[in-house]
Amino acid sequence: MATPTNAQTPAADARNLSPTERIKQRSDALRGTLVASLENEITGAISEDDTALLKFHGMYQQDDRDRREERAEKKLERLYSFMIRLRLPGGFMTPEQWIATHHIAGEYSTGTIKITTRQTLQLHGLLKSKIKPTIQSFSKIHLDSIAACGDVNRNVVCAAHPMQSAIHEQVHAYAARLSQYMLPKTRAYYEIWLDEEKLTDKQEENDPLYQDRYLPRKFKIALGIPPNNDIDVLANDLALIAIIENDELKGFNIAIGGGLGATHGNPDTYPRLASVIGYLSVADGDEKLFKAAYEIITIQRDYGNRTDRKLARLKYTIDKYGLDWYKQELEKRTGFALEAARPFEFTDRVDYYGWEQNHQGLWYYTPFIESGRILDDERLPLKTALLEIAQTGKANFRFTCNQNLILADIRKKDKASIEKILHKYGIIAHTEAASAIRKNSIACVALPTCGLALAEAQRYLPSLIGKIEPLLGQHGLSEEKIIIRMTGCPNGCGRPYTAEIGLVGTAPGRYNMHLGADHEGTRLNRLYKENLDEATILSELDLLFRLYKKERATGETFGDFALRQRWYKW
Ligand code: SRM
Ligand code: SF4
Repeated sequence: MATPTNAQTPAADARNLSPTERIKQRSDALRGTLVASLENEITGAISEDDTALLKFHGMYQQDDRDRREERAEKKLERLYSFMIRLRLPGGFMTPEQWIATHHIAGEYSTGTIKITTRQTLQLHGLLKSKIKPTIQSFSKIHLDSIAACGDVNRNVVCAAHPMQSAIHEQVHAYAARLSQYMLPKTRAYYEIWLDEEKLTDKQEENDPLYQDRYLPRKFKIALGIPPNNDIDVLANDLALIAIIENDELKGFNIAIGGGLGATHGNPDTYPRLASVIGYLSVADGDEKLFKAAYEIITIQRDYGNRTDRKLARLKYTIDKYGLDWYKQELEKRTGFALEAARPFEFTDRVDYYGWEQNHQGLWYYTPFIESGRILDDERLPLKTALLEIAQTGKANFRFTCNQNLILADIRKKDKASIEKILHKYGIIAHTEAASAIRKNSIACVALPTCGLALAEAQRYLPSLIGKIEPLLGQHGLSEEKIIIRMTGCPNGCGRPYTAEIGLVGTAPGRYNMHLGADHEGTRLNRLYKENLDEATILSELDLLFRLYKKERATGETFGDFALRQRWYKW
């Protein structure tokens, strides 16, 4: 384990900074040449440097990968478009905001609204000329995409279901405040997209947290409320785990260094769950909590790897210098020590499908939304149904990290009218008909928009599950809530490494199979077999399900059984 010395401080690293570091530093507080890029009508793209800066404004330049070949044959440039991701701390929207989002999606994007694994929304397929009108429309309903991507603190996620605890709202408020607290100070977003006046005094955007170099890499914060770990809290750089005693929020355990991204063939990269380093009470105020969160980020800012972006997440900084060193440095910067971590237990990681009631008697309906895709298709007019529900003004919209939606805060007297709409469009029948494994599945976006995808995910997992369901049926396992997740590459956007069955794309039609994570999201799975095609995935699962049915202990989950059987490669 390395101990940081002067030779390893950021100044020394400056000699071999990664290209992105230079782009950030030269960017004039994230403005770059974005205005000129937008005005350039010769291309549907923006300049290369600007693509890196655009992320800090919550957008990615992409192209339709299904059409690359055809366009190349016609000697046309790629069909460039943009994805926008909203900043939605805790995943909350009013019905009015949903109605507006519905129309913005229809007018400017592909029309499909995607719920992400970090409980926010993405729209895909925006042409360059539509970015500004989109952002301006969102701004009118008090939504923005600032820092939804980029080397800053991202969307802060929070346990989704208010029936989970009487103090849900209290914990939820922390997500909004932390998100606000960690926002970059630059006014670039307002100038470029919202046509606000240019700052005359640049001192106003002095940013003590991010300075002019921002973080070495993305940073993610999550607030979990035991016993349900629906947000996979330990997959985050900073995990705050609520400690509740006698229905009162006492404080938070603090865990650091979670992150799931890896690169095939690069053993220096790996998924890691966050390590608990202590506890902070909020009984006498939350200044210490905010200070600790802030300084955890400044340490990463100062010591994170700025040479190799593949090794730049907090998890690598921690593993390089050691957890004890990180704790000591934190203590030095905050001026106080963390208390010993308090006991907590996660027992599940689910969305509560169907109707649930909270402690105040309000009702919640969670429909099953496969891979978080909200659209109307021949089987289910989901988008129309949600619009009609929003138009009643009787339900709020809360998004979950399992890519679902909770129609929330419905008063008793309004429940029947919402239920009528759900029935009318077949949403209840669709939710009830979905199998246990399907309801516990996640697939990342992957093709055709994700530039990093090596294989399909959200377009393929639904049909693969259709072939896994009969296997489970044959072995009498249909009711088992096995968590299955698929990603198109090893970056881990669908958190496949915390799934009981994780399928990670390696090439078109090929996946690595990982087995053995637990139900609670406190144990990573391990690689079982590599580069499997569909036929082999199915034959392997057939064999594994047979053994599981025959030899499992009472109540043993598939993940626990896989681990006990040592179904993994060392
Ligand atoms: Fe992700 C990059 C989609 C959650 C780890 N992720 C991407 C990009 C932007 C591809 C790119 O860089 O060009 C994907 C855009 C696809 C598209 O067309 O929309 C993308 N990530 C997603 C989403 C939409 C997946 C989904 O289907 O829901 C999720 C959006 C979350 C959000 O609202 O902010 C999403 N990404 C995650 C998660 C899960 C989580 O945070 O709980 C992870 C693993 C946890 C982690 O961060 O370690 C994740 N995404 C990555 C990585 C690997 C980072 C690393 O440390 O190596 C990349 C690649 C990168 O950053 O270079 C990536
Ligand atoms: Fe794209 Fe890979 Fe993330 Fe899937 S896991 S969205 S393929 S980067």
